[in-house]
Amino acid sequence: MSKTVLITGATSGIGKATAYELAKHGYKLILCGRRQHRLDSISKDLLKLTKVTTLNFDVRDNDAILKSINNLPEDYKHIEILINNAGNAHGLDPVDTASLDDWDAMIDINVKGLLYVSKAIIPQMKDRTSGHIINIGSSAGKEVYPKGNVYCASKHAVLAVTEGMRIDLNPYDIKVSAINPGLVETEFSEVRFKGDAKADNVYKGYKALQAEDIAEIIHFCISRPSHVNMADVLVFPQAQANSTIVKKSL
Ligand code: NDP
Ligand code: 8X3
Repeated sequence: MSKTVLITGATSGIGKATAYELAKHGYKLILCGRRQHRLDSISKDLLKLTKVTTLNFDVRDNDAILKSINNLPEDYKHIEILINNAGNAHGLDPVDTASLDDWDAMIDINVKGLLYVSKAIIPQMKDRTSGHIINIGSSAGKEVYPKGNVYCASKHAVLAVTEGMRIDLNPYDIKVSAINPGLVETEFSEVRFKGDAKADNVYKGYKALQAEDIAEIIHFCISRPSHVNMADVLVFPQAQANSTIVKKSL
């Protein structure tokens, strides 16, 4: 029987590519996001390959998360794998001039949202003494870079939460993994720069990671034998040495 996977942030970038990758391998999918028209067109496409349902919630809204998950159709209720991917950077500004709204968004979505979704699903994994939670962190969770302040803090928090979950859920045979990409060419920079043309330059002059590269790694992690947990994976494009050094041919 195919495993059921819930993916947050499945309307774009890494989450969307993961949906396509896992559909190819026959996983049953619960795709989440706020943009329903995108969820509809992705699920229409993937229904040719596997079973798919969609949930529309903002990860900041704990009541909406609980309602959506409790109202899942019967054959989607057993969630074996949770991919906590929803998140973004909002702004790239020094700490003294950055906007409070941007800080609230990053802490509320990247950290609290990940916790809310996890808390809604962990009890059933615990009851079954099995499950796998994949948290999408970032190289920004391992290294702070100029003007990255609160985004980096949010991803450092994702790593700490991942380690905490791994400890607390160890008695229940639940695997917890962090996958930490460097630069991936998605809508991430459009969101970070709020549609400003600066976003166009982020992936120029080198070959950035593609969302599909991360999707393949996620599939690799969730398809290991039961005794193997890829606990913490750091992935860079070849041109990237760390958060600030990227070899560009501009
Ligand atoms: P995208 O902007 O392409 O995708 C972000 C996804 O998150 C969308 O599906 C969006 O869906 C969802 N999302 C954002 N805010 C919310 C919210 N409040 N509630 C529910 N869903 C939300 O970016 P990426 O694919 O690049 O980002 C995915 C993850 O990967 C993020 O956690 C990001 O921090 C991380 N990451 C990205 C890297 C990169 O360079 N691109 C590198 C390292 C990590 P919708 O708007 O429909 O709700
Ligand atoms: C996304 C990669 O370098 O923009 O987490 O922080 S970076």
